Amino acid sequence: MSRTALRVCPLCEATCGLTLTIEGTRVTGARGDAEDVFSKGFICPKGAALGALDADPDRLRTPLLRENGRLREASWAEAFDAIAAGLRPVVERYGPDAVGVVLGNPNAHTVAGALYPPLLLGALRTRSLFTASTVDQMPKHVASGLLYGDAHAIAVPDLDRTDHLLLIGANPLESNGSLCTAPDFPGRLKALRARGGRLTVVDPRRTRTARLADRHVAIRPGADALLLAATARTLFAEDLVDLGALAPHVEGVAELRAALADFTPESVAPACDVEADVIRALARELAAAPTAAVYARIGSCTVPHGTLASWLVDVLNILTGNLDRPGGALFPLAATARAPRPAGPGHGFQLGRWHSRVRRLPEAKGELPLAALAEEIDTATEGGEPIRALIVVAANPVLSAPDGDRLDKALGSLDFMVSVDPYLNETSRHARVVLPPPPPSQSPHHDFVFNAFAVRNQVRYNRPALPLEPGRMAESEILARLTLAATGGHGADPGAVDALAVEQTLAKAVRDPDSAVHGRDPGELAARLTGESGPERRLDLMLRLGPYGDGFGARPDGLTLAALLAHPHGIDLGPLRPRLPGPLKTRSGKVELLPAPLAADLPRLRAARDERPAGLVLVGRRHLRSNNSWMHNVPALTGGSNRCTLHLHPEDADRLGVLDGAEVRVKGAGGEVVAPAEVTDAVCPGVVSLPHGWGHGRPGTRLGHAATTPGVNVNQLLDGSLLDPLSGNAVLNGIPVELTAVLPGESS
Ligand SMILES: Nc1nc2c(c(=O)[nH]1)N[C@H]1C(S)=C(S)[C@@H](COP(=O)(O)OP(=O)(O)OC[C@H]3O[C@@H](n4cnc5c(=O)[nH]c(N)nc54)[C@H](O)[C@@H]3O)O[C@H]1N2
Ligand SMILES: Nc1nc2c(c(=O)[nH]1)N[C@H]1C(S)=C(S)[C@@H](COP(=O)(O)OP(=O)(O)OC[C@H]3O[C@@H](n4cnc5c(=O)[nH]c(N)nc54)[C@H](O)[C@@H]3O)O[C@H]1N2
Ligand code: SF4
Ligand SMILES: [Mo]
Repeated sequence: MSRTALRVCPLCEATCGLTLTIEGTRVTGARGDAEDVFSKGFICPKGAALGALDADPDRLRTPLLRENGRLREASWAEAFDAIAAGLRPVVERYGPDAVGVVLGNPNAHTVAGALYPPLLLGALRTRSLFTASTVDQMPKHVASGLLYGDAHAIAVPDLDRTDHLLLIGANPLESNGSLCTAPDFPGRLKALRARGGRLTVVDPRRTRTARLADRHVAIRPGADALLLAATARTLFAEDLVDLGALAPHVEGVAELRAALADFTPESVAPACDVEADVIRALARELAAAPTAAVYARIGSCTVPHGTLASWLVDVLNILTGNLDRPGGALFPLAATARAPRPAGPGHGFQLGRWHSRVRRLPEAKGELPLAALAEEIDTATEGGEPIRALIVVAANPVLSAPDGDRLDKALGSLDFMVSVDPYLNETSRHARVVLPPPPPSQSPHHDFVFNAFAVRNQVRYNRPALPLEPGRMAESEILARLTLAATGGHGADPGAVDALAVEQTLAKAVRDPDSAVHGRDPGELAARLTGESGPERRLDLMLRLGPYGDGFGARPDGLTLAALLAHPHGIDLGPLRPRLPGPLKTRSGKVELLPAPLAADLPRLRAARDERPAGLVLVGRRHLRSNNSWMHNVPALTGGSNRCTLHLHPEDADRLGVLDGAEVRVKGAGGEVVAPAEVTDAVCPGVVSLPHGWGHGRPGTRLGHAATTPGVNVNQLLDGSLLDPLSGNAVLNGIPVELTAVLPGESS
């Protein structure tokens, strides 16, 4: 007998609603849920393979504990005993900063990952926090922090209503979108064109997204900030600046005009490989469109001027009056966000409140650069202890961060390491204790993170499709127990962690004169929460205090967990609406168009006009049937065109004597790798491309299928020294490399 269950897909940011087929205790099929309020039936091959991913025989079923150098299966009690015994002495002897915390990408895709790491960090009080954000979107956070006073205030393009989309360094036909949650992004782009809108794509590769565009600008990698500065400068020079309704909320327009005055299209054109007239056309088209949105992702963030580029994206939206208006770029309002407050000046955003120990790199948003993790472990300095113990949750930095070999060695030298991970992979193989979370089918789902970046306000919640199998522990309980073990509360009731979180939130809310529950009794409110588990009660709390919530009776029609459970396909909360000045938390209470740290970084950008390195540069790429480093163990998702090959242009191939399919040696500052060449004119001459997340098959891992086609680790080409200075984000794109053909018979 089979049945179905609804489940939002946790595999990428598109958050598609799926209908799972369940036979016994297994997911045997997945199709798009046609009634889902947001995704309306869309699905991609990864979602369709959710059953296979869920049932991967290599998924760990019990905790692993290292004894005499070998990992053995252990009980949960043994595992948490070992964690408390391993971590507490490090904290007590060397202080909390000697315990590092690494949070990886899937935390943004799980209920547990959203709710517990903040509690762990709050209780542990370590400044040694590293996350995937600094190999990803940290430049966007910093730009938003400086512009709006809130690093989480990220405007997303109004895909469904815009007349003109300038899409930069993103390839949503493969990635399905990022910092722009939009199930069926491809369909939404096609709809834009069908309604007479215009799509421009800026990418050094002729991607599937670029092929859909009206105009493809094949920019030189790393040059987006220059291109965008010259586009903004053109708006000023041609008198095309029109802030519209934004004008009263923005300061610094004249200063910005002066600061960008010398970024003429002619002066940046050679560094961008884009003609000055094309840059002028980009500006004119943006200004002329009834509504327009500029949107940029990975290709504009993981570069030397990532924060400047991210800032300039918003600058263009502001100068053309497109920020915060329908059809432009708007701030979503998620159901679990804080209810809007009266506008007014805030505390602003600060960078560099502390620094890393070795390179003295500034923190951003409370994080240190992931590219500095290895040195923070393996390098002694005077005045400060190295990291001696590490808590890794849902991260595989040996493959996803620069110089994996160095990090690999550093992890091996730690006094203690715990990984919360379903796989024994390149990173978790170093752990003393591995705590495996259950597969998606046995976990609840709510998009705490991605609803804040969604192109439509909506809310969905799924209970686990299957009960926990015997011996499993919910990831929320794993993280609650881990928090207790790491912070001196080992053995306490994990439910106390949720109760404390509820208590703290309610205590704050009842004191807040702008809250719907101001002045009420927190104990009475806590007693009214519904839900089968701690995380469900916390979700209920956030929904009820949130912008659409019932305010515990203040708005009887408002959202609650119960209301959400009654709508299994989700609740639509409408299109994005203008919200300014509400989201602003700058000290001035305005959008600060030219923040001092960005102005101070402009000379570096100016100099970049004349620094065009000779030789080849490397960029990454994503494939629809892959996701970062952890989906290469599912046969249905590997093979075919999803392979770890080096794309290079026929002209470069000819010049270097590289044949299609032959092995080629790629050398970078951090090392070298050998990969098969794929000769294609989809990359510009001078640009080569290798995907990330490959390089499996290290000893001690348990990824049977991935090890058969391991690929190579592109991040080994990096030595971790190249960063965007303001955000600490690693430079992963536009890196100089040397290529040589591997001769037949030569060993690789
Ligand atoms: N060269 C290059 N490098 C890149 C990028 C690039 O474009 N180019 N992209 C960067 C980006 S954008 C990102 S986000 C990072 C991603 O890098 P990471 O944050 O390291 O993420 P993943 O590689 O996806 O690894 C995720 C880990 O989480 C585990 N996992 C999967 N599901 C769960 C779960 O439900 N619970 C728990 N606890 N663990 C789970 C997986 O087994 C895996 O070990 O990589 C970055 N690295
Ligand atoms: N299938 C799949 N989907 C994914 C992921 C995955 O690994 N696979 N990862 C998820 C994650 S963690 C993230 S963060 C998102 C990322 O989502 P996207 O940002 O859409 O990711 P990419 O597909 O890497 O697209 C980046 C594009 O930037 C281009 N590029 C490189 N350098 C430059 C440059 O200097 N300038 C410009 N203008 N372009 C440049 C590359 O050629 C590439 O086409 O995708 C998410 N979705
Ligand atoms: S697009 Fe993303 S969310 Fe949708 S089915 Fe594919 S992997 Fe899942
Ligand atoms: Mo990412």
